[in-house]
Amino acid sequence: MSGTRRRFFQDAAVFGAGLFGLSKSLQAQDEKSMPMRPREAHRAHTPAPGTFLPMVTPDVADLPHETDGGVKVFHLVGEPVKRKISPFKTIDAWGYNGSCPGPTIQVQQGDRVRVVFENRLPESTSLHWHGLEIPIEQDGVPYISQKPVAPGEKYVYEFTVHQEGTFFYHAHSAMQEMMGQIGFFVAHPQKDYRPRVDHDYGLILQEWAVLPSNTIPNTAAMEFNWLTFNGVSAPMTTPLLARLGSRVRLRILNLGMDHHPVHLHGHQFVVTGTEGGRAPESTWYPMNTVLVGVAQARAVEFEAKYPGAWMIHCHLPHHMMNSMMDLLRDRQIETADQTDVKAMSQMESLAKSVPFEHVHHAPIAQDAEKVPGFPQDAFMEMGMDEVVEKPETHGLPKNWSAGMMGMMTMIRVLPDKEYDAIMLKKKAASPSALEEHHHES
Ligand SMILES: [Cu+2]
Repeated sequence: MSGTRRRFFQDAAVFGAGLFGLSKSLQAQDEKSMPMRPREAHRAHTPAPGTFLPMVTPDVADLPHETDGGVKVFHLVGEPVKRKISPFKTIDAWGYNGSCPGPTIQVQQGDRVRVVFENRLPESTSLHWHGLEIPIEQDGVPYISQKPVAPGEKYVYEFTVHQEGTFFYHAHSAMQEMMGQIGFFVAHPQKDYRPRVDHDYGLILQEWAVLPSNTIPNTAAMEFNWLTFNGVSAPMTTPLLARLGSRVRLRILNLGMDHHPVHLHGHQFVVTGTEGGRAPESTWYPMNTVLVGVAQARAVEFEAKYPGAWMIHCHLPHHMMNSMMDLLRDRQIETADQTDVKAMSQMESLAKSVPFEHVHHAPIAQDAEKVPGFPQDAFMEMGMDEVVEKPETHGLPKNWSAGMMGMMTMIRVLPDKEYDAIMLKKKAASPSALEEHHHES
């Protein structure tokens, strides 16, 4: 084994451990807060009072709570967060409780909720509860409904949730929003929606302008080079899993600068909810692309009828890439000049910095450089299966990661045997999950 190769494996092992740590803690969240497993949910038509099938936010943990005389009490800390959005890019974002986007809050319609908020940012902020019908003092708009929460200060929000649906919390300050200060606030209905779903997943859409060799997002920019689902760019996004024949809900939330048409491969879905709650069944019609505008949430549902790894992605072409500005520079300025040898050496130097091993691109024509416009997608794809490996990627075809960039993830619709095998792998990776769970106070 060569020195480079050995170093690769050592580094990969360290990196892998980090990844498994993350998926372990997420798994622990699933286990802890899941009163019903998907299969049981299928059969049990009346959930026990106070229980619900929780939404899973891949790559983002749930915020735990304690109860105080019937009030669900959450602790939320606004703070700077280092977020690894890709194996070769970590950014200085702002978020909550060490996470960007912030941890997911899940409650049930009718709950009394208290959120003890602490500001560890270097500037004043507040928390707005987007879409919730609550008293004006709880609305979280600086100066209008409350005094700004100064750095180091705490502020207590408390309200009763009489609605059901997909809501969110965010700083009510435009630049702070663009630094990543947003999280899910899901209010599950008192009686399950019909038809019931077996899987419920949430995705937060964000875009970032981060110059090469820089870590701080430019919140004034109007052009974005990093696009994320739940704070990670593909192929680092954790695939969603669904049992073949199950019903899936996907909640998609957007609070950025762009609108995102989110497309699902191989299946039709119906929009069953918005940021305002459940939509009546009479409004449902088949589609496979839903435009999620700024400040909107869309819940879609579908039957996972066809086995396979089906893409879910924003369909804006520039949102299907990573670090667009870096890569486009070559295409705009050096088009005629780009050669296979040069492109390979660029890809190799990036790969070494991660580090990951195999660098390849899809075949190109022998005289490709002679064709005006070349290259377009050639050299954009970099397989990095090993560095993003986790139980959820088990069994995907070799080089699957080369086709995944930007705002992309996939839903793996799996027959029982394969689904159960991955669940076992997730379980095997979870024993020490509780200690590893990131800060909650
Ligand atoms: Cu988009």
